Amino acid sequence: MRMRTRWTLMSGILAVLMASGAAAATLDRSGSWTPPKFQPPLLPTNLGDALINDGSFELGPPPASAWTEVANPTCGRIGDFTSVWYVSAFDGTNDYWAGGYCDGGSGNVPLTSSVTQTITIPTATPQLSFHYIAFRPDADDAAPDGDHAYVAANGAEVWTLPLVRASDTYPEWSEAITVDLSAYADQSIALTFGGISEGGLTGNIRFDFIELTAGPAIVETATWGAVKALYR
Ligand SMILES: [Ca+2]
Ligand SMILES: [Ca+2]
Repeated sequence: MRMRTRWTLMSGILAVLMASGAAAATLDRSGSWTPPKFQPPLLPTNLGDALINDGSFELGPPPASAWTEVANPTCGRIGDFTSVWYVSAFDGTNDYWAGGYCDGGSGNVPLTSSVTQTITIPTATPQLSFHYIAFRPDADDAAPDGDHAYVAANGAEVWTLPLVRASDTYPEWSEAITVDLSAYADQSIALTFGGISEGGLTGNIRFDFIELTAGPAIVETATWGAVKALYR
């Protein structure tokens, strides 16, 4: 009986949280997209050693986050978006979602946002590595209008991805993407992940598991068992 009471209370809290979250953020402008199925959580990666500070966004939204976040309209996008996307974080519980739409009280508006933190690029591990999942349920713009995701060093874009349907990886997270930051070795830089939305329609992208490594990701062609053996 006690168990049932507790579960009912938790269900109620969960329903309130999901209802408030669903009203604030959607993947499509009409807010009508529903997933064909729930994606099971990925195997925990927990390779860990090379993660940058809060590189898996597990500290949650600011002010706890190591990242500063700016968004227009104001709409926080560091958190757990499993209930909206039906796809879990790449690692842990939280990630950062750029693009998409935010209802600031007058209907869904395409979101432009970014997260930034200052990090030092070690000479020995200057390769930035991360994973993303991209999804655009809305139609592409008749003429491309510049919707894109990016990674920037000191404000200069070092990686970009058009937020168009051809870029979709949904329902899968990407392999590790590697960006060479050796030009910034031994320097402190402002590292930014973001998404820019133009016009009335846009796409979505989530970033997670940001590392600095010695070279191109060694896990891409390895089996899970081999990876575990490597890091044991
Ligand atoms: Ca994470
Ligand atoms: Ca657009």
